[in-house]
Parts: sequence; C-alpha cells; structure tokens
Amino acid sequence: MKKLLLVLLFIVIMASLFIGCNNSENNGSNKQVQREAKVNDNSKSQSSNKKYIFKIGHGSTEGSALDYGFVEFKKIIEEETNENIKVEIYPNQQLGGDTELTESTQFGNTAIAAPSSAPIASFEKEFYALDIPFLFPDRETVYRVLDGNAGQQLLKTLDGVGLKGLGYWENGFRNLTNSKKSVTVPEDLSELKIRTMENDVHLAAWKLLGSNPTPMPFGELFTALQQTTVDGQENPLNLIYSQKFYEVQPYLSKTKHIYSPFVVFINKDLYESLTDNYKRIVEDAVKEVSVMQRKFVQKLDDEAEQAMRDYGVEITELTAEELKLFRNKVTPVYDMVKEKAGAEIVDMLINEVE
Ligand code: TK8
Repeated sequence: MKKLLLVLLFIVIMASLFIGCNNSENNGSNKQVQREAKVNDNSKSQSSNKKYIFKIGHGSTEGSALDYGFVEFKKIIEEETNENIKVEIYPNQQLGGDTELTESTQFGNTAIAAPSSAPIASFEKEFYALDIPFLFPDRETVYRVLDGNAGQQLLKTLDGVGLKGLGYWENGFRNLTNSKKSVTVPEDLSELKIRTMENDVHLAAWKLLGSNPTPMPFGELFTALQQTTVDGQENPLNLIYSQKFYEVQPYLSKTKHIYSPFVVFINKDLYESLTDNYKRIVEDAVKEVSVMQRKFVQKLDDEAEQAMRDYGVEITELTAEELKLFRNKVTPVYDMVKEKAGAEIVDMLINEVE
C-alpha cells in the first residue's frame, strides 16, 4: 500500500512537471501561433491595420553604409504604414554575422537582413556568379546590371530558400589591406595570410594569387588582424575605416578586385503575409534607399580614404598593367564559377556587363 502511494505520488509529481514544461514550451510556440494566426487572417482580409515588428540585423557599426540603409528604410516604412510596421535595427552582429543572419531570416527569427552576396552563395549557388573577379569595371555598370535582368533573376532564385530578394545596396569595391608590406603585384602576396569571406571562389582566387588565404566570419576579423592570426583582409574603403581595420593594417592597395553587394532580403512567409499595399511599400522602400545609400557610400568611401591617408596608412593606387597581373592570375576561377553558378546566369551577367 505504501509502495502504491509512493508510486502515485511519483506519477503526480512527474505529471505536474510535465505540464509545467509544456506550459513554458507553449509560451514559445504561442508567439508562433499568434504570428501564424495574424498572418493567415491578414492575407484573408487584406486589411492594412495589422501590426508587425520587423527585426533587422546587420554586421557593421552604427552610422556605417549598411546601417544608414536600414535607418532610412525604417523611416520610410514606419511613416508609410502609420507605424503598423515598426522596424527594430540590431547592428554590430548582435543577431549574428552574414551566415547566421541568412539562416535566421530563413527561419523568420529575423525579418530582414542584407548580407554580402559572397556568403549567400552557400545558400543559393547562382550567387557565385557575382564572385567573378574584376567582373564590374565601375559603379555605373554595377548599378545597371544589378538593377537589370541579371540582378533581378538572381534575387528570384532566393524564393527557393525561404527568402524574398528585395534589392541591392552598396558595400563597395573591395581593396586589400595588410600589416606587412606594400602590395603592387601578385608576387608581393606570397606568404601573406589573407582572410577571405566564407566563399570557395574567393578562397580559390586568393590561392591563385599566391597568398595563403583563410575564410573567417567578419565578426572575428578585427581580433585576428590585431593578433596577426592573419596578415591581411579585403573590404571596401568605408568599411576598412568604420571597423577600424586601418589601425592595425598600415598598407592598403586599391585592388578593387570584386564588388560583392549587400543583398537585401525578407523572410518569404512574412512577405507573403503582407497585404499587396504593404508588399509594395516594402519593395519600393528598398529601391528608394538603394539610390540614397549608394550616393552615401560613395561619399563615405572618399572620406574614409582621406581619413586613412591622414592617419598614415600607405595607400597604393595600382596601374592598369599591375591590375592586369592580378586579373590574369585569377582567370581559372571563371570556370569554377560557371560550374558552381551555372552557365546561364554567368553568361547573362557577363552579357549585361558588356
Ligand atoms: C558586414 C559583412 C562584411 C563583409 C565581409 O555586414 O565579411 O568582409 O564585407 O561587410 O557583410
């Protein structure tokens, strides 16, 4: 009898524990259910008064190129939806780096993100097409091609991975910095350990150039440069400045070897849940910001260059002949890109560049 009582007591305790657990689980999934309910009835009624909070994450500092874009985006969205959509911006990798942000936007934990195109290629291989070194001769061509058919075709491929592509903002042409020596020809790179973005094509290109490359998340880069785990890295001027890389990288060569844009995307289910009107507001806002943001970044790049020069960074302009030496070394990468991204998108992109 005593035994039976003990067993009963045990069952009661376990049951209450289980209910407790379940409850706290429910709290988590309740939000999900609420959001789903909101989503469903929103798409039915097409009313514009549903409330949303769009969580946005990015990897750079406040006031940087990407942050500027999202701040402008927030202003437009909140105004045009009468704050029915509120935007919360989390800078400085608070919600993770480019790879984590892509994943969390796929899952809907983050509403919107704008990672560099290079790490996105791990999620949607057609994006490797943008990793052809020296593909774009200048900014005007970049804007024309990204906003044109090839760029739009690329954005559409994101549909297949739970994302809705909205547009391209500027990070900028990337330039090499290092802590060891002035680099003017590929031979100068031998024995330099270079951090690349997490992308096989970038890794292959830097090997072909004769350096010793290693992929690394952006969030670990400053410390790695400071502790000389790596000797160099490559990023646009404005970012080299805003991330203070120049403080530990006295040499900068204007290689302009690649333009890896910020790709702005939104969780696909969230997008589908919006009324047609809100969909349009979101899409138009990203386009409107593209124009302002690109202008802003051009100014940032110029200011960054001047400020780094003043600080004492040795900035090397490369001649057309010197750049050609770099370009020749990386030509094998072209076939690799074609194999990874598919000939169709690569040909389309190259045709539109020309
Ligand atoms: C920051 C990243 C970064 C990228 C990199 O948001 O990893 O070097 O250039 O700017 O997207």
